[in-house]
Amino acid sequence: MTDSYEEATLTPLVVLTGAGVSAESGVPTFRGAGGLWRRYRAQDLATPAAFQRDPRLVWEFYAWRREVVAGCRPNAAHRLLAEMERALGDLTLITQNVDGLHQEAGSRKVLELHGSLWRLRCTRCPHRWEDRQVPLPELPPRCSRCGALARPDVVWFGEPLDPEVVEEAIAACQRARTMLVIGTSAQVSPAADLPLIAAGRGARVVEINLEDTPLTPMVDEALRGPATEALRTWWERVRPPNVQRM
Ligand code: BJW
Ligand code: ZN
Repeated sequence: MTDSYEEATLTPLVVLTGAGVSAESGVPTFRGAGGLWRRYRAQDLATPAAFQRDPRLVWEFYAWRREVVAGCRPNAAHRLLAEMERALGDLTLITQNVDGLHQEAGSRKVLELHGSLWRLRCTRCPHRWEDRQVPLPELPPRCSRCGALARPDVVWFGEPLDPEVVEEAIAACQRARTMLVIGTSAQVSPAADLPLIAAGRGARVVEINLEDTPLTPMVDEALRGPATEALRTWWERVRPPNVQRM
């Protein structure tokens, strides 16, 4: 199949990923069959009000998620995205995922819109730290500086995203020539608005997903299939000739 991409139009490349990119690693998604929000109510577990009401319950949920993810490895899609970054140079990876699997696969420039399961922060002082212990020795954990209750350093519903991270993500979308949107239901803002920003500046937007999403009507290409396979097929098609087959 011939393709309309030239190397000059492939980059700057921006990739936005969601839970679907980690599904083949065994990390549960949020919506759809088997999704976390099918089994648990988001408002009981992923809001500041839920944490205020019952920090132990919320921490049990996150301690369980840390255990699940600790048993998962990056899959072929995570690895290929890391290889693409090395091959192309100008690739910005924006993820809604908190699992850290992109970094484990070797991606270097990763903007984590919704934080990380592997970071904690204090509810009283500005201290924020990495903690990879599974299981956590104390639940709920406490701040090592001031002893106050700690919380997962993730973004819950109704909370603002880190403005610096959002600013960088928007800037990357504004200069993108191509944007790949992989494995997100595109239902959560502001993440779901990013492809619209890229499209508004003339970028070619390509969606990889098992199914249609609210974004599908505005994308240039909708590739249906598991991320590992669809991404490999797309890359084989658009890979610039001077980039080695990987
Ligand atoms: C595959 C596949 C395979 C499967 N291959 N594909 C009304 C009331 C209250 C709030 C709002 C409201 N209306 C709008 C809002 C704003 C709200 C929002 O968007 N809500 C909507 C749900 C309606 N957003 C926020 O609140 C955000 N903050 C904000 O707006 O702040 C404003 C503010 C400014 C100033 C002051 C104060 C506030 C914050 C959003 C935070 C989202 N947090 C979560 C939890 C993170 C921590 C954790 O992990 O526990 O983030 S929710 C959850 O959804 C998680 C995800 O990152 C996010 C997106 O989900 P994602 O990645 O799209 O996953 P799924 O499961 O939905 O989809 C998976 C997809 O993969 C599917 O399409 C599958 O088909 C596909 N797939 N296998 C390829 N193998
Ligand atoms: Zn503290």
